[in-house]
Amino acid sequence: MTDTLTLHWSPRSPYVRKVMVCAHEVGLVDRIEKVRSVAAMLKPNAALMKNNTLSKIPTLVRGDGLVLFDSVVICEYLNDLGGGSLFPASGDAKWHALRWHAYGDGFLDALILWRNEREREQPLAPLMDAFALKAEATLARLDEEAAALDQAPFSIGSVAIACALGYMDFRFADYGWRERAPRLARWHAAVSQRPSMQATLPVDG
Ligand SMILES: N[C@@H](CCC(=O)N[C@@H](CS)C(=O)NCC(=O)O)C(=O)O
Repeated sequence: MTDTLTLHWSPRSPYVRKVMVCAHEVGLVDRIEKVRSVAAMLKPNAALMKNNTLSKIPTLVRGDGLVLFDSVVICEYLNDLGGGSLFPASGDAKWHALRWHAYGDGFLDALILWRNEREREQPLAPLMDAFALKAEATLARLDEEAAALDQAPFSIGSVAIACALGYMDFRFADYGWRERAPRLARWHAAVSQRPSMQATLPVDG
């Protein structure tokens, strides 16, 4: 059977959220069977590792045994399967979408490392400063790009940036990113109204 889709899932993971946003957008959410999987850097998950030796979520297992990761690969798979338009096929629309995707994902990678460092008993000050500098510069640059984001079709790039900003709200609530990036905040407020975004708000627990 190729038609069962099992997703190693968590309501906290912003990368899983990207996948679920795409699933909603392309009308495949009911095809996905979610398996709550805890993935922590310091505690490899044996059950998850049977499917993905990297012990990372999201990981998607198809009925015929094909295992897909990481999040962008799963997103593109779902987009193809559902006949979506989240991955523009060619031209500048494609490169803008992929670049914004890389921007959103890279921002997320940095935020997750920043949070890990913050949780340590003695965070390394230069590392904390470097993360703060990158976050500030990234928000400023994305704020300059807010009008372009707004004009572009909703794509995998929009999904990644919206999920990164959602992660800021979830784990960096006191940071005040909206004051630093008011145009981006308006864009985020608009895309957050999409049912796919509303249905996938992160939840602790
Ligand atoms: N590049 C990966 C990142 C996935 C990722 O790092 N997920 C986190 C959860 S938010 C994870 O599985 N962490 C466990 C680990 O790194 O061992 C993707 O886009 O799927």
